[in-house]
Amino acid sequence: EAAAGHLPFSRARIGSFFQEQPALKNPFLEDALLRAYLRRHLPQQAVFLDLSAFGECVAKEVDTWGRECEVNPPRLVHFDPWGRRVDHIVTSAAWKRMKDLSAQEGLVAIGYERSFGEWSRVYQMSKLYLYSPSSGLYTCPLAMTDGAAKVIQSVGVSPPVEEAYSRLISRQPERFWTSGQWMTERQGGSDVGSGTETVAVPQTDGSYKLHGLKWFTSATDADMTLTLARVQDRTGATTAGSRGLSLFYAEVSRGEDGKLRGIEVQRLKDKLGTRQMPTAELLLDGLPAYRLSEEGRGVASIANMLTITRIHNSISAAAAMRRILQLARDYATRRTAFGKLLRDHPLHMQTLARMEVETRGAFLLVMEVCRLLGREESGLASQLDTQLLRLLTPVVKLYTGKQAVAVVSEGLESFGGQGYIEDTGLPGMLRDAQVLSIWEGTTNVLSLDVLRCVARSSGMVLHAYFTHVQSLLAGVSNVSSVAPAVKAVAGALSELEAFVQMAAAREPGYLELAARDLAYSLARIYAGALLVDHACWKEASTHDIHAALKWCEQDLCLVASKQQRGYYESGTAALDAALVYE
Ligand code: UCC
Ligand code: FAD
Repeated sequence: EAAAGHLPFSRARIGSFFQEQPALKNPFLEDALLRAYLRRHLPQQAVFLDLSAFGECVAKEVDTWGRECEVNPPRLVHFDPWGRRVDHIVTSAAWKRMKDLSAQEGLVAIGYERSFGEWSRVYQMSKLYLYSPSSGLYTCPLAMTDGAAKVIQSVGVSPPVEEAYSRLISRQPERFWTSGQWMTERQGGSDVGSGTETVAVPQTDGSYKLHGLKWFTSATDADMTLTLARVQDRTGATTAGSRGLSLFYAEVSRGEDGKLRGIEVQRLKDKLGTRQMPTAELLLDGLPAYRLSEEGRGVASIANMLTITRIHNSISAAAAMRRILQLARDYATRRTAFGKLLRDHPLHMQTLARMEVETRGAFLLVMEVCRLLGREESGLASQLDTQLLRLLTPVVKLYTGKQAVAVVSEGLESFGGQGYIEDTGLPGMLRDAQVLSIWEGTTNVLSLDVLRCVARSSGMVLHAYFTHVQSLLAGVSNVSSVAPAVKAVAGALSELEAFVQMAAAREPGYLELAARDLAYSLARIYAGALLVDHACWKEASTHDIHAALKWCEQDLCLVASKQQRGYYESGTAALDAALVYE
C-alpha cells in the first residue's frame, strides 16, 4: 500500500495531469483561405502587413478585452444617490477600449477612405472578420455605425448630419461616434410597417420631437441613432402602414441637468447572449430629431443601412465558424483520447473537415457580397453586379446566420465537456451565434425579402444570378480535378431554373412555401460555384479542390427535390398547421 504522502489524490494533491488549453494564435496567419483570397484579389503588401499586425494584436491583447466585456456586462443605473433620474448605462473599461481601438484601426473608416478602390470593402471586412470573435460584440455598434454612414452618404452629407458623418468615419478616438439603429417596437420587428407607433411632432424650426417606445436598441451607449417614426399632421393624424414611416436622425445627448434629452431608459434586456453589449428598451419622450428621408420613404431609406448591417452580420457568422474551428484544430493537437491525439482519430478529423467546408463556403459567399458592394461604391458596378448585390445580401445573411449556429455548436462538442464550461469562453460563442439569424431580419423574413426583390425586378435579379454562376462555371469547364463539382453545380442550376419557371406560373402561396428552400438553394449553388472557381485559381491547393468536391456532394438545389415530393402544394400549409396544433 502506498504511503499517504505518495497518493496522487489526497488532501491537497489533485493529480498531476492538467489538460493544455487551446491557444489562440494570430487569426490572419492561421487562415489559409483568407490569405489566398487576398493574394488573388488584393495582393497589396500594405494590406498584408496591416492584417498580420492586427491579427497578432487580436490574439495577444484584444481577445482578453473581449472576455472582460463578457464577464463585466453593462448595467443600468436609473437614479443617482440623491434620487435624481440619470439613466446611466455603465459599460466596462474593456468595452470603452474597443471603441478607441475601432477608430484607430479604421474599422469603419477603411470602407469610406477607399484607399484600395473597389477592394476597400473586402479589406475592411477582412479586418472585421479577424476582429469579430474577440471584439466582445463591439462589431455590433460598428455595423450600425457603418450603416448610418452609408445612409447619410445616400441622403447627402450636409447639415444637420455633416458633423455626425465625419465622426462616424473618423480614425480619431476622441472624435469617433457610434450609431444606433432603432427600428423594432413592441408590436413588430419584422413587420416594421404595422408595428411602428412612434410619432414625430413637427417643430416650428423644421425639426421634430419623437414620442414612442423602442423595444430593442442595441449598443445603446451610442452617440446618435437613425430611427423610424410617423409624422403627425396639424390635426395630430398619421398615415398607417409602411407608407406612413419616415427616417429620422437623432443625437443621444445629455442636458445641463445630466439627464438624457428626450429619452428614458426603461430597462436593459436580459439576453441569452450578446451580454457584453447593452440592449435597452427606450421611451422616447420628445427626443429632438431631424427628418432625413422624404415623408413616407422611411423603410426604403433605411434599407441602405440594412444592406450594410446584414453584410456585417454575415462577416460575424463566417468569423465565428472560423474561430471555433481554429481553436478546435489546435485543441486536437493537445488532447489525447484512446491512446492518441484527437487529430489522429479519422472520425474526429472528418467532423472538423465538414466544419471547414461549411466555413469556406460561408467565407467565399460573404466576400463575394463585399466585392460587389465595393464595386458599387466605386462606381464600377455593372447592372448585373447591382442586381446580384441586392439578391445575395439577404441570401448570404440568412444562410450564414443559420450555419454559424450549427458549426459553432459542433465546434463546442469537439472540446468535449470543456466546450460546455463557461469560463473557457466557448459557450458564449454559441450564445452569440444564435442571435445572428434573428436580428437584422429573421430567416423567414429574409427569405420573403428575396421573393419580393425577385418580383420587383421582374426576375432580373435571378437573371443576373444565373448569368454569373454560368460564367464562373464556364471558366473552369475543362479542369478535370473539379469536374464532378462542376457537374453538380451545373445540374443544380438547371434544376433551379426549371423550378423558378414552373413556380412563376403557380398560385402566390406556392412560392411563399418554397421561399426558405429557394434561398438555401441560391446560397448553396452560388457557394459551390465560388468554391470551384477558387479551386481552379493558379495558386490553389489540393485542399481547395477537396473542399469544392465535398461542398458539391450535398443537395444543392433543395427546391427541386422537395417540389417533386409535393412540399409546396396548396394542401401542405393546412397539413403543416394541423400537425403543429394536434
Ligand atoms: O436588428 C437590428 C439591429 C441589431 C444590432 C445590429 C447587428 C448588426 C450585425 C452585427 C454583427 C455582429 S435592427 C432591426 C432590423 N430589422 C429588420 O431587419 C427588419 C426586418 N424586416 C424586413 O426586412 C421587412 O422586409 C421590411 C421591414 C423591410 C418590410 O417592410 P415593408 O414596408 O413591407 O417593405 P417593402 O414594401 O418590401 O419595401 C418598402 C421599400 C421598397 O422600395 P420602393 O418603395 O422604392 O419600391 C423596397 O424596395 O423599401 C425597399 N426595400 C429594400 N431595398 C425593402 N427592403 C429592402 C432591402 N433589403 N434592400 C433594398
Ligand atoms: P416577429 O416578427 O414577431 O417574428 C416571430 C417569428 O415569426 C420569427 O420566426 C419570424 O421569422 C416569423 N415570421 C414573421 N413574419 C413572418 C412571415 N411573414 N412569414 C413567415 N414567418 C414569419 N431591433 C432594432 O431595431 N434595433 C436593435 O438595435 C436591435 N437589437 C437587437 C438585439 C438583440 C439581442 C435581439 C434579439 C434583437 C434586436 N433587435 C433590434 C430586434 C430584432 O431586429 C427583431 O427581434 C427581429 O427583427 C424580429 O422581430 P420580432 O422580434 O418582432 O419577431
